[in-house]
Amino acid sequence: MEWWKDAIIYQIYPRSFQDSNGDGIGDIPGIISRLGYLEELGVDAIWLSPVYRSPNVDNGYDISDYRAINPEYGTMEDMERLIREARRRDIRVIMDLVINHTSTEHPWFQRGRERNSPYSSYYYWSRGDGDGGLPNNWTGFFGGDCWEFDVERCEYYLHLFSKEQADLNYHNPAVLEEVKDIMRFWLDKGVAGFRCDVVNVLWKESLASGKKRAVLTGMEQYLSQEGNHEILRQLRRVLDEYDAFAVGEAVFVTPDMARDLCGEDRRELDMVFSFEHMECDQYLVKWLKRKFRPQVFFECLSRWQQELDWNALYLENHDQPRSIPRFGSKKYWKKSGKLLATLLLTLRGTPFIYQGEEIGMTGFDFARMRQVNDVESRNVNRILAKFRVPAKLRWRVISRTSRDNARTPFQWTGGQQAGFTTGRPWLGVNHNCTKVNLADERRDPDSIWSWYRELLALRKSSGVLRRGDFVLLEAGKQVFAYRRELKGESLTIVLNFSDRPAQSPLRGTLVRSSCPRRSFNGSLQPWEAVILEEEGVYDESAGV
Ligand code: TEU
Ligand code: CA
Repeated sequence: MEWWKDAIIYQIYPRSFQDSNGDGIGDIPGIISRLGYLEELGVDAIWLSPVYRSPNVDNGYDISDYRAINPEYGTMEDMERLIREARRRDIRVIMDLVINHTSTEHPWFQRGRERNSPYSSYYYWSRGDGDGGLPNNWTGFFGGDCWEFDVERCEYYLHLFSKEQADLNYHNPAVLEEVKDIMRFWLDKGVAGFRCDVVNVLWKESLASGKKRAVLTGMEQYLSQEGNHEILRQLRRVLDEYDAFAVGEAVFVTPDMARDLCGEDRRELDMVFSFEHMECDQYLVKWLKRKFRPQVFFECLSRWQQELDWNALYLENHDQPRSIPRFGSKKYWKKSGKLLATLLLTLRGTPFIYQGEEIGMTGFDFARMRQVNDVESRNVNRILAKFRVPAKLRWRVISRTSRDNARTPFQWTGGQQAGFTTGRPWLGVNHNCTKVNLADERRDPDSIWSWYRELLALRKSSGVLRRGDFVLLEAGKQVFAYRRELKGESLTIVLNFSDRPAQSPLRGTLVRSSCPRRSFNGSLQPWEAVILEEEGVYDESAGV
């Protein structure tokens, strides 16, 4: 049953959502205490970033026991209670399935350091290139090379991410069986499915060196290989035993590659998180920022809407800088936040809201590198320092792109630590919580939060928004306009992505505007979003 085609899914980064015991770290009882909020907001499912036992090198994406809960977040009983309490509110729970790698503290890795153990080929081990060099020239997602020498085994092991995250070797069939058992363990507990971490790099066809690239040299050996599709087809069989859901984080995919991962006929994933629309404000790599190009963004989003029948929709997650400073406007913070909400909630697909996005959180206000926690940011800072990049420039690069921008604690109130904790938060709370916080926005009918709630209710009541086809009307320099159509009914959405007013030739009966207005004559205020009923007819006299 495709419940996920009518659902709004909310991503929780447990470490930063709600602390319940004053240790400054978000936890599962904290999430349970906020289920009423999520029900009121109107979400149908929550995706939890990893809560399994982990040394937290990558805040849980380095798992040392898939069947145990990180004590910082609570107990297995807490987790079972969360699943139960969420279900009671018709909210499904989706777990994060990180199966490209495990923590090097996982028992499989520890035992695998012994060559004769049954785990010795659970990972990729290599003696090197024969004359003391690394096995190949691959570079990793967090910068630097992909091999770490293990003194006990006297061999290198592969890690596409941090050296504490060793890549699993799916050429050993035992590994896939282990993963299937882990899935069944959680599906038996009543989770509704999984968000699958970097799900299209699992199968390394060969360990041969690759063509030199700015990022991820060697990628051609493991990106979306046929062996990867075979793994996903096997995982789909387990999901089908439970009628469960799977969304995959798919790096560097085109629409064609995405269709091979989540097309209905493929029997692999239900949808993917793609990255192309997230690359409209960068040169080559995400650390080299450029001025955001709205038209490129509109054209990319339109292409994905037209080329895939269905897909995940997102503008934020725990890895991405916050969307308002990035795709909107700090000057028009509220208006552009409401406009981005309208984009997310009126496109075709399954919208994912990332915690804090619904109140317009804007990233961290750190002043220096020592406040940053993220392993990727620290690795990149170290590499830049090695190349003698001055600290000031390093900080400029890191502070704009660091994943910690998405990981500062949720701003529940404008009070102490934004109501997130009574203790000292594990990561700094943004001081703008005095203005950007749920409590105040809930009281303001014109707030970003009130607009999300209104749009979520509109989407729930509108088959056109939930299931309608997408028809592009305009992908201009500042205006993005499209129609959603279903069985003769249609809604037209017109978005002005600019500090400047705009004039649109489109007309229709006003359903909603993110700015106060009673009717629509084609003129759009800066950062205004309008939703129109009936045909968005062109008024030639308007001319543009
Ligand atoms: O991210 C993998 C990924 O491709 C990137 O988005 C990554 O976050 C990094 O920014 C590359 O530039 C997934 C998880 O979302 C991320 O949090 C983990 O750190 C990573 O995998 C490893 O598990
Ligand atoms: Ca806590």
